[in-house]
This record gives sequence, C-alpha cells and structure tokens, in this order.
Amino acid sequence: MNDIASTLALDYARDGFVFPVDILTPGEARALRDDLEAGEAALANDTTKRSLLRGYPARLLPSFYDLVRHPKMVAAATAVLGPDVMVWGSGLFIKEANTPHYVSWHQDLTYWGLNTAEEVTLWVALSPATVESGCMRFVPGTHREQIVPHTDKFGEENLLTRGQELAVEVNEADAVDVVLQPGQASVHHGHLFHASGPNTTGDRRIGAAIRYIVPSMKARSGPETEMFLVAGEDRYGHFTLVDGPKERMAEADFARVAADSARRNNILFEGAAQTRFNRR
Ligand SMILES: O=C(O)CCC(=O)C(=O)O
Repeated sequence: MNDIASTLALDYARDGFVFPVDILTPGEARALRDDLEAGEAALANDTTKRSLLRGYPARLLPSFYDLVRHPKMVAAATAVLGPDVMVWGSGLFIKEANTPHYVSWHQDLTYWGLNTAEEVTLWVALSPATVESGCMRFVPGTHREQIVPHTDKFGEENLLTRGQELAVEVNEADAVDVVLQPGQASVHHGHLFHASGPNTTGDRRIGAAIRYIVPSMKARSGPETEMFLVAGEDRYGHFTLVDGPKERMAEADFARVAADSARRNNILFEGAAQTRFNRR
C-alpha cells in the first residue's frame, strides 16, 4: 500500500470517513457537470428517464462510467475494501439553488439489503459543497455502531427514499462539515451517522455518490442485480456483471437500467408505508 492509501485507511478506520481527496481537476469536474446537465436538458420532458439518469448516471453516460473507474477513485476504494471491488451504485444527490431539500441523519446501509458492511461511498463534488450549499455533515467514530433503529418519516423535503431518520440521539456538536471543491471527494463508511442541510446559494449543489462493495457480498435484490467490476476479480458470481455504456443515453441502456432499478426499489421500499422518490 502506498503512503496516501495507508493514511487514508488509518484515518478511515478511526473516524469512518476521510476528506478531501482530490480526484478530478476543477475543469474535469465542470466537464462532467456539463455532460450531466446536457442529459438532463435533453430529458426535460421525460421525467422517468431523467430520474433514471440521476439515479444511475454511470450506466447511461460514458463520462460517469469513466468516473467510477478513475484510478484515484479505485485507489481509494481498494485502500478501504481490498483488491476486489465492484460498483453498487452511482446516484446523484442534487439540491437545486435556493431550495429547502435536506438529508436527515441516517446510516446508508439500513435499507439496501446487503448482507455485510463491506461497502464504502466516494461522494464526488461537481459543484461547491459548502455549509451554505448544504454539504454533508459526519459524526466521527459513529461507523463503529451497528445499524441502529431508523423511523420512516417521509418528510416532503427529505431527499432520502423513505425520509428515514435515526431514532437515536445524534451528538450534532461533534459533527464535521464536509466542505469540498468541485472535483474533490469524501469517503465514508456505510454505518456512519451523516446528514445535510438545505442549499441557500444561487447555484445547484451536485454530488455523485459512488458506492463500492466487495464481490463476496450478497444482496436481497438477487444475483440479477447489475454491477460493474472495477478492480481485481469476482470469484463469487453473486451479481450480474455488466459493461459500461458505449454511447450516451442509449435506449437499450435505459431499458436495462429501468429493470435493474425496479429490482433494487423492491428492496429499498420493502415494508415501507409509501413509495416515492423525492430525490428525482
Ligand atoms: O448528498 C447529500 O447531501 C447526502 C448524501 C448521502 O447521504 C450519501 O451519499 O450517503
């Protein structure tokens, strides 16, 4: 392991997160944002496809497929998870300019239906993530908790699928603001207590949350669940490995992603009183 990787792994083991990690230059981050926004504009009248684009950009845009395989992304993911790494998801968290949307305190792995915690998120800023624009807040050391109870509140402005909130006390005084420049990433554990507030700025706040897992994991959504292998090998066959998009927003890719999304949503909303996506 090189020095950066071992520092990252040590801080991550202590705190449950590391940031900032430089991934893209500001110009590269801008180009990625422009590509996404061109896609959003082209789908302005098709909200179903636009939400698939926001939920699964690496399945639909070659530029985001390049991001999830970027050597610096893979180096950070393998520093945490070891040599064999797959991409479970690449969803975007977008807060439009001057909007009240927020993310309540939660632990990521609560409803994903994965059987272990060998998962890590690299959240890549595609616009400035500041206190004013609603950057994430992390509570150091809380990744050592197992999954604690959450309450589904379905808050109108909550970007989480069920508006789920931690049902235990959160020591907010200890929380750290995860301020990132475009192109920088934070790295966080799937049990870490985290949240984020509204965007009070005149620009969109855009983050790509790339979720990496190990191939030995199993998912309740089953072996049909589609995944990219980005490092090492898959010696388990617990998932269906797919290639990245060959072209921008191909019809065939939308169809595949829609089917995969339906499989995943069955698990995400298992037992929920409502099913709705505020995030899209
Ligand atoms: O983008 C945000 O504000 C929240 C993202 C988040 O909760 C996550 O990536 O796990």
